[in-house]
Amino acid sequence: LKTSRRWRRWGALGAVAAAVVAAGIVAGSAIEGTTATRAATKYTDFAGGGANSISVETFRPSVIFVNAGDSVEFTNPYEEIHTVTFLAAGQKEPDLIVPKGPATAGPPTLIFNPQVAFPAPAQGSASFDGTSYVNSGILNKGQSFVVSFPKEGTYKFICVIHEGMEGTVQVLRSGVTVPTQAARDFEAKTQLDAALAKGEQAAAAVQTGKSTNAAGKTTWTVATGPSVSQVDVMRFIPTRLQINVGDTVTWNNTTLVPHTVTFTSGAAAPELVLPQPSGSGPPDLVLNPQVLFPANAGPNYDGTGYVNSGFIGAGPEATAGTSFSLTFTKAGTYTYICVLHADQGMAGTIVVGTGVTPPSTGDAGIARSPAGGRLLGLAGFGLAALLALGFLIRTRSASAARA
Ligand SMILES: [Cu+2]
Repeated sequence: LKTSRRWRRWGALGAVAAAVVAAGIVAGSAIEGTTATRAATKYTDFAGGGANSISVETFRPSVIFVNAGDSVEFTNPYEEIHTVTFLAAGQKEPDLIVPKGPATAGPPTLIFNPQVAFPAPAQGSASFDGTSYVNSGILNKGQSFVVSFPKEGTYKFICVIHEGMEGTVQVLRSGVTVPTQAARDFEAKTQLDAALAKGEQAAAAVQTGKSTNAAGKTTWTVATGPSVSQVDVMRFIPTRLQINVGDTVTWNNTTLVPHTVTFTSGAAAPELVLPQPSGSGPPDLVLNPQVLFPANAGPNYDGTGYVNSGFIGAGPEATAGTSFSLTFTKAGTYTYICVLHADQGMAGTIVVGTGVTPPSTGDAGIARSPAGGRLLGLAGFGLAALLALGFLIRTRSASAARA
């Protein structure tokens, strides 16, 4: 999750979406007048998506054409959380994470902003005409939110959690042909496949390494991510690393997506959010300080206790900088997680032994991610999808030109 955001130029996928739908609209205009007024339609759109520890932070499609009176059901199909948020005229985007109560000397209690976390309107069905704030609240996997659009117009919407995740609903007058749900679904799947391939490609290009440290031991690096445009790889790379007793591991996160490096030493993983009663309203969604801030954060780890990096990353909510290091003092096999993304499979293993010889060149001594074998297949599939999309655009443009 990310808290800061700014309007960005449309990404490549958004441009593709606009091109595909615009072609459809031109074709549709040609038969305007032949379509009788019809009942309101509910279309489906996807908020995010992902697979194989890669999260895609886009609305699919991101440009949505409907007729006045229609509605859109936004569905979240993946573990990453999202919001679907339409701001009121002139409204500033709300912060995702806010301090609770007055400032105190210690670290603040941070909560998910209730204005973002819970639906608006609080009750009844949501309808947006550009005037009042409409918000899905946090959408978990499988949850959805329906908004109807009674008035013609162009309405921007955002995910407050992911910078750059935004879309537009174009509400056209009744009778103008808009894309079918099947065309939307095809576009959504094509975008997802292309984004997943992009994520795999970025993951495969990550370089990690090692160096001799001041103690004469080896410091090994593990990368989190990577993130590329709206695609976030939720992995530790390498996923499994063999080191010697006395060696140090440094985890680096230079992306805007916060991650944690958390060893529980066999105990249950901590909850990220601790709901606390708050008067008669919804509970306060308190960010667990044991996750948000460093805890027993080194320099040594002997395989016992709770060790947490805090949020590491280059974004504004990082509480612990962009890197975290631990020196392993005891032989053993230790698993760790990112508490934020463990549900997406973000976990790693450090095998601490003896006799691991750091190679003098390359990364041959670094264990490969078990996901490596799947890379080629996925990349191939993504390429096929891209080719199919190119074909679709050419076909649509040709038919639009004919029309
Ligand atoms: Cu993470």
